[in-house]
Amino acid sequence: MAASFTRDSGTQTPTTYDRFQELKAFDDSKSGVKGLVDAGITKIPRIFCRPKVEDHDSVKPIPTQFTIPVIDLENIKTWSDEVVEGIRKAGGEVGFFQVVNHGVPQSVLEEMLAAARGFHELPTEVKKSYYTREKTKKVIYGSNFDLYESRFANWRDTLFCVMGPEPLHPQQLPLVCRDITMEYSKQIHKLGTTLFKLLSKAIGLTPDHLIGLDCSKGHCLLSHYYPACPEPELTLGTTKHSDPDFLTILLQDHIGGLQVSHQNQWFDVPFLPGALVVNIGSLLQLISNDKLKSAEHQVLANEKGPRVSVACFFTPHLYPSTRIYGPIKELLSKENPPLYRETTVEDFISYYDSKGLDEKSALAHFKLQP
Ligand SMILES: O=C(O)CCC(=O)C(=O)O
Repeated sequence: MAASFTRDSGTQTPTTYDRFQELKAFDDSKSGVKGLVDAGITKIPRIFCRPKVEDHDSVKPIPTQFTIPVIDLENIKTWSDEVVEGIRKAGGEVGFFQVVNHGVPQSVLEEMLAAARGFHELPTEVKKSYYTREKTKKVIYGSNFDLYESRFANWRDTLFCVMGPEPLHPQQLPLVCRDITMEYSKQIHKLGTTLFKLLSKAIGLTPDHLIGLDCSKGHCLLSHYYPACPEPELTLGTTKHSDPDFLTILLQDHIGGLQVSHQNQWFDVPFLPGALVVNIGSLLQLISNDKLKSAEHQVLANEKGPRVSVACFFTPHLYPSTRIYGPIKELLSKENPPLYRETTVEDFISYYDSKGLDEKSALAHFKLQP
């Protein structure tokens, strides 16, 4: 039996119920959150009810001038000081920015979003063949990778595809999104390589330094589907977290709901037609010794929907590597001692996965004592 939270998350009268059985029933249905909505529910099951909102969440953002930086990559070939400085500030002070004129054609962005939606709107019987919690699979359809670890389930389903470093055989992808996923993956990997070069330069390293550390070696695509939610105030689309990778490039549709934490307040990451959202992952914060910051972010549930987004995580996930990652030596000095202990990507990800999204930042676990 587990303590739970009542539907009125404001009053928080604990009740007990067999949470595990309810999680398992949801998991065994293999039909995700979309399956609940298709079944016509008008109240969200209690496994999705979030605990009392934390202070940080309940603080209403005060009006401020802050907006998420937008970086124009039009003149990328000239490596203008303006672009490099823009990336340094955005990556080092906010951890989140949008890029425009990034070189990925608009038609590719639109087709990718449509195909992601197309997959999630396939009949459940078709999607079920991809449903698994077997983490070593390269193509996984599921709902809440941390279903059994988290304090409450999120209003979100995901198709997860490991695209590199070993090329995914297209036949492994569902037909409805096969060709465009291969094309999008290629284009987004190219953009990621450029961003790693700019980020290297922005923190005072040679342009190829981060690539030399295999930061762009592997990437995964996560196609998220957030169905319209009948009681959005009681749950979240994605719990607050920072990403367990080097870098994330996100394609989002127009529905909205993504928020980033900056100076202890939540700010909307607005939909900007044609733009891609970029955020620094925790592993890049670790190796840059805090010169780059991975900001916490979350996605609100919404009564409008579905919302669709496609995140590309740059991480050599699943790739058998023994490479040790720690703060980059060139960035260290007497005044800038290492802030983190060394780790492998595998150890970092296993720690991250073991705690679920809604606990302390994974970075805290790797922080050296002052
Ligand atoms: O759907 C979004 O906008 C964000 C998704 C996200 O935070 C993630 O994949 O880690």
